[in-house]
Amino acid sequence: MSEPQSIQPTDTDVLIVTDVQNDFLPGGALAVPKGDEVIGPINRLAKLFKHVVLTQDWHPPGHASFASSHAGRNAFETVELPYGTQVLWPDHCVQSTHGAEIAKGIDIPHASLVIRKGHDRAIDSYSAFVEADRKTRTGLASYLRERGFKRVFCAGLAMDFCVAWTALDAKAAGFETYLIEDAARAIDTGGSLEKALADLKAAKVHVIQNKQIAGF
Ligand code: VGL
Ligand code: ZN
Repeated sequence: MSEPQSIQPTDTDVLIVTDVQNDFLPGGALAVPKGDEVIGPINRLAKLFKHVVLTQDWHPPGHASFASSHAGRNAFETVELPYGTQVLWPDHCVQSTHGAEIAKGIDIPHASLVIRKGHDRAIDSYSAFVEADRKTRTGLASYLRERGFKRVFCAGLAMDFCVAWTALDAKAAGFETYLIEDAARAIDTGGSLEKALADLKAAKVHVIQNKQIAGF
């Protein structure tokens, strides 16, 4: 196999670090297997990017994505909501709780923006760009365009939900988009990881590894 091309981060690149929050780490309410393993690589990557945006899953109590909001339903089942099929989750990332805090190990003081998502009780939002109704926009695309960014690099949790959806919407918004696979970890429920990888490939999102970033 040929050596992967080295990608040099520039001033028009932005790294989006998705949902590295206590509830997605081992021991958390919606623990992503090995989710803690992204912290080291993400801190190293962030030092190579002048521009970093963080996202934070941020649900009100009783959120529509919580299994506990649907009588007789269990986590990891699906339910039909007005906007489509919704995976049900354990209660997680409830606003202003410890579980919703960005993991203490994340060391990115130069991050310029934290996008909170999933704050509408009735609508989930895996993507940092567009909520699950596929209509309500967070404003992130406009922010990135106004700042003149051209390429978006995605990392964090969970690879098959919030990272993948964010990457797909970054690409759809017109940014050249990269998902750094070994700076992400998946939940992998109901074929979600396989589907995410197929969707990313079809959308021409570049799936790359940490070592392909120059200086990593
Ligand atoms: C996420 C499920 C529910 C994620 C957020 O960050 O990938 N997954 N809420
Ligand atoms: Zn959530």
